[in-house]
Amino acid sequence: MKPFNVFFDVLEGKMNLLGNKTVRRYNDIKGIFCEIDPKLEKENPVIYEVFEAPITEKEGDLMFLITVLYPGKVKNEFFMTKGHYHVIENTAEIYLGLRGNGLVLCQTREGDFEPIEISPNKVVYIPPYWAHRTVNTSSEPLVFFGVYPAHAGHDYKSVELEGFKKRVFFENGGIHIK
Ligand code: PAN
Ligand code: ZN
Repeated sequence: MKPFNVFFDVLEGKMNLLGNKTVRRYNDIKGIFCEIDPKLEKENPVIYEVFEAPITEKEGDLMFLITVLYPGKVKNEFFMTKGHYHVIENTAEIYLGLRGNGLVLCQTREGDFEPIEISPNKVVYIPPYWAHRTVNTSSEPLVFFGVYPAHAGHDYKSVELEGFKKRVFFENGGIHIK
């Protein structure tokens, strides 16, 4: 592989050079929210998109990406990503907020839980062994850059089975983590 650069359109949340693109719609992920919303089932909106750089999953490489997590709620629970551990658990990740505000919910298998704020110019460090899920608590797209060891892999199954300790709701005009 040769050195290269890419351009991010932060407002649009797009990269001009693309490897994998993942689009998650409501019906693909509705089971992660605590309630079902029949209106969203019918409309099936895009909840988030991930644009990855064209990099293979080889040890030694770094994968980087942009996630665009749209604003919205399922009843009163904010839109969020599925969340995962890395398959190679001893791999960290860095997120850099570019647009919008939200929380990165971080959790270990031992039960530690930390909600970390993400917003423009804020870097979130996710250490090895911490599962991570992002929640958009703002009214605009939450756009962030991410970078992690390319061979890390994604374990969604554990999160499906265990869930996250806490969820994020809009209640009485405020953001509640509970
Ligand atoms: C991110 C996430 C991305 C989407 O690239 O994969 O934000 O979240 P889910 O993968 O949980 O659906 C990352 O953490 N990669 O390792
Ligand atoms: Zn990750």
